[in-house]
Amino acid sequence: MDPYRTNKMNQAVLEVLSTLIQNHVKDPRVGFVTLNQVKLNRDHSVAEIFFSVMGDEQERLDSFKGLKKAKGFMQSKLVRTLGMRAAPSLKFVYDDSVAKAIDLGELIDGLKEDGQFLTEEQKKRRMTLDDVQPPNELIRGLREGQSFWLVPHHNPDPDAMGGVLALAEALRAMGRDVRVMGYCDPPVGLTDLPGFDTVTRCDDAEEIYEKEQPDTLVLVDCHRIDRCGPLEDTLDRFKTRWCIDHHLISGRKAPEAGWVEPRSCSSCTLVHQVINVLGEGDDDYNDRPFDMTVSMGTNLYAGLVTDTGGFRFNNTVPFTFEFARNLSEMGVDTAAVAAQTLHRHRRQGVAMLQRVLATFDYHGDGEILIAHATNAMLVETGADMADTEGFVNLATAVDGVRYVAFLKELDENVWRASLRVQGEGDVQIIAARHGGGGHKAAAGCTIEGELEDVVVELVGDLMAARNA
Ligand SMILES: [Mn+2]
Repeated sequence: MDPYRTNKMNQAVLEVLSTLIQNHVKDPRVGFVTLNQVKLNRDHSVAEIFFSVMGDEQERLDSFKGLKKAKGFMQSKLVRTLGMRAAPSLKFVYDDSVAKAIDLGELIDGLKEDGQFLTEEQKKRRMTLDDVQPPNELIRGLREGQSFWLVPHHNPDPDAMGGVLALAEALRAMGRDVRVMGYCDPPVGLTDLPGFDTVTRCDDAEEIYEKEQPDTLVLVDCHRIDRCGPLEDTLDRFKTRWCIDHHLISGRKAPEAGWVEPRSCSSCTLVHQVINVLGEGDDDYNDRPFDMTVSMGTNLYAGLVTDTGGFRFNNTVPFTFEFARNLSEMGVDTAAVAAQTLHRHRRQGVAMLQRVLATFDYHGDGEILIAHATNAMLVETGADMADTEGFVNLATAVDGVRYVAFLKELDENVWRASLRVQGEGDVQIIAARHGGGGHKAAAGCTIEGELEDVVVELVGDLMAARNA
């Protein structure tokens, strides 16, 4: 990037933040703070803010904590005021060149206490549900919308579907027009979610859009409309689009505006936080306060319990249980939701499972397991692909297996690969190389070719990952 532009940008960010801190950051902990310098990195994704504070150590530390707390607010203001494409992540650095009389030892102790020297993983384990807060711009966008389409990703899982259903109920409680746009052939376990009977199937999406002219789209559990399969073209017509998602951003296309928080174990955790803020009401929009209902909680728990594999996956951290506890406390029947979403198969699905188990194929001393499901098997058993949901988890449960690839035939010579790794490792990189995405431990991509060739290719990828 042109260095002249970066200099100007540094100065602009400094000015905006200085004004915000002086006039708009209400946190009483923030004292007499002076911003000395701003340094944006090359792609403007990180801004180091050098600041000093008039006062003693305690006031410095308090100010530092207050500034950290106000980060989200300042980021969204920066985006709006300076028209930045994405908010830079703000790193506050105490600048002792101005206040020389600083006791570094104490400051470092304070930072330690504040978690500054922890790894990302350690920080995540210290997070509370309160630390997960939606960006103001998303909340504003949701309040401004009048007629919504809420859309889960294609082949929705309970996290996507539970999230849209809970959010739909909340927005309706705020008096908004809401349509949940779904897909044909819902997988087992979604049909029992409260409000599922109100979901529209996508066949007539184009005509419905034409007739209703909805103003706002919200994607849940994905951050781009190209994850919405047959709906993509219709959704492309929305001018105002938001997303609420916890997947890592991958690929070249930018995510929709909104909230992508990969530290969260489920999108439903994020939707819960959004609903809580919406529920506070806002006089500017004539939005009265409302409470989270048990049916909202039930939908959210469905997402939480499935995306954590019943609290077994490594995305499960303390605030996962805090969220679960809240839902249990408010009266969600957690056992019933778990039974519906985690442990249910149709008979055709079990017949399909027999066929898939017969394809289990081990490589790399039994650490790599590849399995597949074909359309011919579906015809033989009367099952559909949705019945194979969760089979991949069975493969990861086999003793000694670390890497799993489960291939589903989408079309002739087109395969959907679900990739998993147990413990250390990163399958998201492999999926991204094939144009897919996901998380470190669980990712997916679509690969074209004869089954044998696709298997050879993936075994090669997974062997390389295992030996890395
Ligand atoms: Mn999810």
